[in-house]
Amino acid sequence: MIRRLAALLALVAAPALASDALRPPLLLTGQRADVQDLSGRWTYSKDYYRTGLTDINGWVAKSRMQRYRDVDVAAEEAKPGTAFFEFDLDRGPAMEIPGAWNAAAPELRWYDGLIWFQRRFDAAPAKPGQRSFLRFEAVNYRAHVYLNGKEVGRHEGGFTPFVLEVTDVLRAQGNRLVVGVDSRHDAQSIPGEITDWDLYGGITRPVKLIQTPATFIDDATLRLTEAGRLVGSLQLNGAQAAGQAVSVQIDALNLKARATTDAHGEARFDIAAPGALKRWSPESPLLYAVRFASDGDAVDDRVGFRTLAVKGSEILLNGKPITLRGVSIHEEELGANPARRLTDSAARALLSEVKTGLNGNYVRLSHYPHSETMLRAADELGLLVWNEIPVYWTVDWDNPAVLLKARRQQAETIYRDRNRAALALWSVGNETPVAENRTRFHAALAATVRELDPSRLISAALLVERQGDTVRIADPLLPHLDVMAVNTYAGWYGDDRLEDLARLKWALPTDKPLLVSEFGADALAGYHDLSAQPKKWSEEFQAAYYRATLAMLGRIPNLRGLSPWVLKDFRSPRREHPIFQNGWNRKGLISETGQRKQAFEVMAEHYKTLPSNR
Ligand code: GCB
Repeated sequence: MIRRLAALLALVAAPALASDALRPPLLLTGQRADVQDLSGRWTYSKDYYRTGLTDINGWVAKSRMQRYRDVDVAAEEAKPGTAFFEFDLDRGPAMEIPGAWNAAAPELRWYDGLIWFQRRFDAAPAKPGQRSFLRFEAVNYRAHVYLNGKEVGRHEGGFTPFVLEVTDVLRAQGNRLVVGVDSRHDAQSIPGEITDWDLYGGITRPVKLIQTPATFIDDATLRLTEAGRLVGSLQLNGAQAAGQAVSVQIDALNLKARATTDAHGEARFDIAAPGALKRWSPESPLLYAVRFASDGDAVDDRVGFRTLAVKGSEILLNGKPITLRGVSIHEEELGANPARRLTDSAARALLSEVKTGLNGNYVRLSHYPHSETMLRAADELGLLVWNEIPVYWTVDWDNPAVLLKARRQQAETIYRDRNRAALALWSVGNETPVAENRTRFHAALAATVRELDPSRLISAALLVERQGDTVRIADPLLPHLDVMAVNTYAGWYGDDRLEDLARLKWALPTDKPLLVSEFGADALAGYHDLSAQPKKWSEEFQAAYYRATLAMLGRIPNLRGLSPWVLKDFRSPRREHPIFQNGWNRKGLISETGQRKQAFEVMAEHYKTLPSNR
C-alpha cells in the first residue's frame, strides 16, 4: 500500500521518461568466454590545457598535439621533412591500469584535468562474423575513446560501465587504444566540484576487449519473487535477435527453462522456483551457477535468490525482519597510498573487516556506485548492500541535463547490478539541503529506480533538523522512499557535549524503517588521551562518542540499521589539520593501513549482542 502510494506520488512529481530511453545501448553483463583483459602498463601524456582536443580560440587541435592519432612518432621523426610532434605516447611514462593516477606519481597527486592514456595490443583472431567491443568498467570522470586513430565513443560519469563496439576498427595486430580521461568536475557534473573525498582521476576499473558472435546475449537476469517464482529476461543484440530460442539453466537445481525472443530480441522467464532452492542470506550466502544460452552464445553468472520487502516499520529478508548491522565505506583500498584499485583481494580485505571484524551483515557503499568486484564480493561473503549515486550535497537541481545525467548513472548501475542478491537498497543521494527544486530532482530519480528495478528498496541519506533538544526528520522526500535514512553528527560537529546526547529526543515518522546512514567522529589511530574527559581526535573520545551515540539511537523504536561513518580513514582534500589529518578524513574505525581504533571494538561488541534477525 505504502509502496503504491509512493509510486503514485513519484509519478505525479516526475516528468515522464521511458525507462527504455535510459537503457545503455550495450551492456555485456555476466561472464563470457572471449574476453581479453587490457589491464597492465599504459603509457600516458598530460594535457592540462586540453590542446589535444581543441586548440586556442576553439580551433581544431593541432595535429602535432592530437594524442589520439595512429602515428608512430619516432618513425615520423626519422623521416626527412619539417613535421614534428609535441607528444609521443609510445615513449611516454607508464602507469598501472586500472588505478587512479593520483597514486602513480608525486606530480600527479593533485592533478585535476585531462590525461591521455595509450595501450597497444594484439587481438585474438576473430572468427568470421564476430563482433568486438571494448567494455570500460569505470573511467573517472569523462572519457574520449579512440581506437587506431578513430573516435569510437565518449562517456561521462566516473563510476559506471560503458561498452563501445569496435568491430570495424579493430586490427589483428598493433592496435592503438587511446583514452583521454578528463577528471575535472563542474557545476553541472555529478558529483559537483566539492566533495569530502578524493575525486581520483583515471581509468580506475578494468578495460576489456570482448568478442561475440554476430547476434549475442547482451544481458540476462533472474531473481526470486515473493510469489515464489523465478523471473528474468534475456536480451539478444544483432541482426538475428528476433524469434530465437533461448534458455536459462541451473544445474544444481536440475532446472532448465526455455523461451523465445520477441521482435525486440527480448525473452522473458517466469518459472516456479524448485522446492530444493535454498535462499541467499548473510548467514548462508549461497550462489548458484546460472547459464543463459542462445543459439551460438552463452553467458554465465553466479546468482543468489532471496526476497526483500518493507512491511510497516520492518525490513523483511526472505519474509523475516532483519536489522542491518553495517558500516559505510569508500571505494579505497587499504594502504598508505591508495589508487582506488579494488582488486578482488582488496575488496575482500575491506569487507572481511565488516563481516568478521564487526560482526556485520550489511555495508553502505558510499557515495557512488562501487566496482562490480565489490558487489560480487558482498554477494559471496554475505553482506547486504546499500548502493548510492553521487548526488551529493549540491548539484544543479534546475538543469534537466543534470537530472538526465543522474538518471543515466542510476540506470547504468541498475543494469549492471540487478543480478546481485546482496544489493538491497538504492540510495538516490546524500545530504542534499531541503528545497523544492532538490526534492523534485530526487523524486524523479526515485521514480526512475522504481521503474527500472521495483524489486529493491529506495532510500536516501537525509539531513536532520535540530530544534533545541529535538532532532526532527520531516523531509518532503520521505513519501518517495521505502526506508528512511539520516546522517547525524551530534557530539562531533556542533556544540553538544557527549553527555548532552542522552537528552536528545527524536521526532520522526514511525511508519517506515529508519536507518542511521552515518554517525562518526575523527580519531588519529594511536593518539590517546586517558583523562576523564578525553579530547577530540583521540581514540578514547571516538570510542566514548560511539557509546553515547549508540545509547541515544537505541531509544528509537523503528531503528532498523546502522552504517557508522566510516570503516577506514580515507583521503579527503578538505581535511588539512597538520597533526591529525594531513589530507585524510579520520573518522575510520580503522586507519588507512588497517590499524583498529578503540571504537572498532565498541561497534563490534554492539553488533555481537544484537540478534541478527529480530
Ligand atoms: C557527511 C558526509 C560524508 C562526510 C562526513 C564527514 O555527512 O555524508 O561524506 O565525509 O559527513 O566526515 O563530515
